[in-house]
Amino acid sequence: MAEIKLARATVSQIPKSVKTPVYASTSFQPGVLHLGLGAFHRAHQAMVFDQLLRDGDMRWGIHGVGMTQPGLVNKLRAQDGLYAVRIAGASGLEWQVPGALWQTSVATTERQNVLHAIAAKSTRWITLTVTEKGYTPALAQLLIEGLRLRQAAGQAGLTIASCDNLQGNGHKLKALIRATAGPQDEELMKWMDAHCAFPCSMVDRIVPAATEEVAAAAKQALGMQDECALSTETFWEWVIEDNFVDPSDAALLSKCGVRVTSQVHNYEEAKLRMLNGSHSAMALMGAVTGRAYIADCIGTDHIRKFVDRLMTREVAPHLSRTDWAEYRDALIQRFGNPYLKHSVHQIATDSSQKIPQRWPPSVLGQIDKGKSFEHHALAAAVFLRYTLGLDEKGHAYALNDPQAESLKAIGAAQVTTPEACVQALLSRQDLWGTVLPQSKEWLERVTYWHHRVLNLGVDGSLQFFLSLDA
Ligand code: CS2
Repeated sequence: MAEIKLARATVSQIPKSVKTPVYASTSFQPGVLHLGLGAFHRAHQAMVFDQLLRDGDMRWGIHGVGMTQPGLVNKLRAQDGLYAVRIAGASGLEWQVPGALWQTSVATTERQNVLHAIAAKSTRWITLTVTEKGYTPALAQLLIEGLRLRQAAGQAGLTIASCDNLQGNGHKLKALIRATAGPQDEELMKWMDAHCAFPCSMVDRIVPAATEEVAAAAKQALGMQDECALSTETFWEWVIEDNFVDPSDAALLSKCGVRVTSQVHNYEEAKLRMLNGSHSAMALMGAVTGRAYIADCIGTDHIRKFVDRLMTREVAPHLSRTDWAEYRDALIQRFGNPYLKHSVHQIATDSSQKIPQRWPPSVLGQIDKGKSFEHHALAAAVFLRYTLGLDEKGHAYALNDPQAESLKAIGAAQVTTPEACVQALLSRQDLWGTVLPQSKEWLERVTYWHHRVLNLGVDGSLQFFLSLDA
């Protein structure tokens, strides 16, 4: 017998224990254009929009855009935009098939579809998760062209929400568009200022890349094949600035559990430095020691203690969020979720683009207060060790990073001329900003820890470090 495949026509055969879409999407046009159709959006915002659709508001269907790769888009098309999400937390496991993804495009090969969607009357929002390295003039050009069509068609403005892990992401996106626009776009920029809103937002949910294990589990749970299944945690958070073209969206989103506030900055800063900062440190440690997943790292006593102390001693003192102790404890729990096979190499990907938001603000904060920044110095030393592309068990791995070549060039000689390599890494303003490269203390402490890492290994260095004030 042929395998049943997940699609709108087969969804009624899924066991009742799985939450499935109860609304028909066919007679409506999407109201949201999402750029960056990866795992994260599908297990986070698409589920918020699914809830709004379940509540009967049909303006939240999504046109999802893969920026370059057609692979996932093709698979999703074959399943009518449906996919299952396994949601796992302390209270157990459940499966859900969200139904908000109504249309898909690939930006590189179907640019006209994307432009027309930006200009379409039904479109009210654009959301973006294009990753840190996606904020290029090419992205801005796409938006400018689409907005030009929209303005010419006499449509209303749009709420354009950047949801990437960047501080002040809404401001950054708007500034990028302004910087890319030419003199001929002056009128368009005035229209954009008057009619479009760029709220900053912080999004949070751990969503590892899809794996075979999740696909097999989805088949069991759904009784049919799903090539796009994902796994995530129960926890999710979306904090967004109260700055919408349609002010009534604030109440709708709040009803679904989104936090609408004027204080996004506090949440962004805590999340980037606590969650993402710890993630990067653990990912690099895991990659160098040969631990595959974040859960393996946090399950190792000395790594867990290190991460706890990094947050408590070096990150928390500079946060505006006052409930950081609960936040820290919840993060340590979340990192240990056994269902999240969150690959350290996935998180180590694009480290050159991630570290600038995640580590330097805390180091600078500590320097300003005359306090120690040893945890971050050790993490930076592990980052240098990571650029060797060889773990401590002798297995080679690839550096997946737009700066891979320059990082490998810096790291290659670290065993023979370690001090020069530390100096070369720490002088990079693209990684550390303009102030940190001038700090002699920072250079001295990273050099010290790099020496330890080469001699004792990462585990040995961590154990030694913790033994200093046990
Ligand atoms: C991770 C994030 O890959 C990474 O760099 O730190 O994707 C992280 O899982 C999310 O930001 C959690 O909300």
